[in-house]
Formats: sequence, structure tokens, C-alpha cells
Amino acid sequence: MRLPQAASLLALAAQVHGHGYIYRVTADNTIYPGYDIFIDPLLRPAPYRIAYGGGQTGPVYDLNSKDMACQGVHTPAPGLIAQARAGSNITFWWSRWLYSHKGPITAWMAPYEGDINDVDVNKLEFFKFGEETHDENGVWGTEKLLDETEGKWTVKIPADIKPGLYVVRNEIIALHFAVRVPPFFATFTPIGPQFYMTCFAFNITGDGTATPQGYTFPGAYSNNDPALHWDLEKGEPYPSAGPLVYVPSYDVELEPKPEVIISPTNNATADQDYWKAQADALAAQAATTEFFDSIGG
Ligand SMILES: [Cu+2]
Repeated sequence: MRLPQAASLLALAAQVHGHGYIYRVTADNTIYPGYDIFIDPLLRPAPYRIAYGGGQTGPVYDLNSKDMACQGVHTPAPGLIAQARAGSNITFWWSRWLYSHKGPITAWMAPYEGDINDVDVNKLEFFKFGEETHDENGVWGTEKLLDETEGKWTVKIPADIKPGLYVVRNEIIALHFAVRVPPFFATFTPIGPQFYMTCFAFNITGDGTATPQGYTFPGAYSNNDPALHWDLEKGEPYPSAGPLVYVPSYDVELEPKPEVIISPTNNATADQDYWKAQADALAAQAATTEFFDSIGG
């Protein structure tokens, strides 16, 4: 496996609008590669990861689009499946998010059977199992990604769900242009909510039996939903967009598992190169993002 020079990587990074992406996922204390959009497309072979591929960080604007499930480009399917116990935590590691792009962070999951490569993501029936909007001071979870959690967002897998294979979907709905777009951005950005999502493969163990009602994408959201055409400037308490969060009927006390780091390359030396390149790419993406923050969008 060969890594490109850090310099060309930085040049590539600088060309891209600085939208965040999920470069790592911790599931039940095992740390898996997510999808690093700056590194993964350049690697042969592709890294071992639980994320659907793609290399796209821009938003989906049309909630009736097939892209609402797992992004417009969501191949290849994950080569790894995360192992996690029902009732354990998943932490999504987002690269730097934009302050302006405020809105709910949500987590969804859909059961599937068979080979992940045969899954049609638009047929999956997702239920929502996590959602963070804003706190009582009006501070959004998307802002806390920047100021409090170093990009990490954690959600608990419902303790009572039926064990098996699931596609997990993490999404941010950015509402900054939901009702108006400033002139500078108006030429290339429509008015409306912006959906940013990535999907991941999971195998969930446990002894639950719950099979919450799911919804397909597209289909889970309605264009008539006022929560998707929300005026952030009014500062009113935000309701929730789409279906409500599933509340498990019971919780479990789990013995924490020891931390394990999954190698992205299966080679200790190459892993060091991978993580160095990843750190450089994250720094470059953060710089781009800060620039867009500075001009308000
Ligand atoms: Cu944007």
C-alpha cells in the first residue's frame, strides 16, 4: 500500500468546501475507520472500514431523493461490520463542522439480512434512535461538536432491540439556509434544509425482541414538516423533524469492553502513515472550514 505525498493531499483538501465527514467510529469501545474522504479514495487496496464509501461531503437538498438514505455515492459497501452490544454506545468522530450549519444531529438504524453488498439502501426501514437538537440555552449539538466534544457525537444503541445485522445512519440536518440564503451563496445554494449523512454496517448482539417501526429514505421526512423549514434566527425551541426517537422499554448495565483499535491497513507501519496523513487532512479541512465560517456559510 502506498500513501500519496502529504503535500498533494493538502492541495486536494484545500480545493474542497470544508464540510465535515465521519472519519472514525467507536462502537462498544472498538475504534473503526469511518470514511476519510481525503485519504480513502487514494488508497489501494481500500482501507478496512465499517462506513459505506463515496467520498462525498456535500449536502442532499431534496428530501425526496434516493440520496437521502446513505448519500449520493455510497459504494463500495463496508468491508467490515462493527460488533456492538445492544445498550452500548456508538461515537461518531466528525471532522470539523461549520458553526453556521446548525441543526439536529440524528441517528437511525435499519435491520437487514444477508450480504451487505446486496443491500438496497432505499429499501431499508430505519427507525430513529438518537437525536440532539439544542440545549435550554439555545446551543445546538452541532456547535458542541466544535466547542466541547472535539467532533465526537455519542448515542446509545437501544438495549431492547432484536439482535442482528443493521445499517446505522448518522445525519446532521443543517438549517442555516432553511428559509433564506444570503446573496453570496444564492447562486449555487437553494433555500431549504441540507442533509448530511453516512451509513455504517453493524452486527448487534443481545437478547432483546423489539422491532421498532421503520421508515425508508426517501419517505421518513415530509416537505410539509415545519421543523425542516425552521427559522434559526427566531431562536424558538426546536421541535423535532420526522419520526420521533424510539425509546427502549428497558436499559442494561454493561461491563465496559477494553478499547480495541482496528487497523485501517492491516500493517503497523502503513497504519502510522495513514494516521499521519489523516491528521494532516483533518487540519487542512479545518482550515477550509474556518474560512467558510469567516464568510458566514
Ligand atoms: Cu455548507
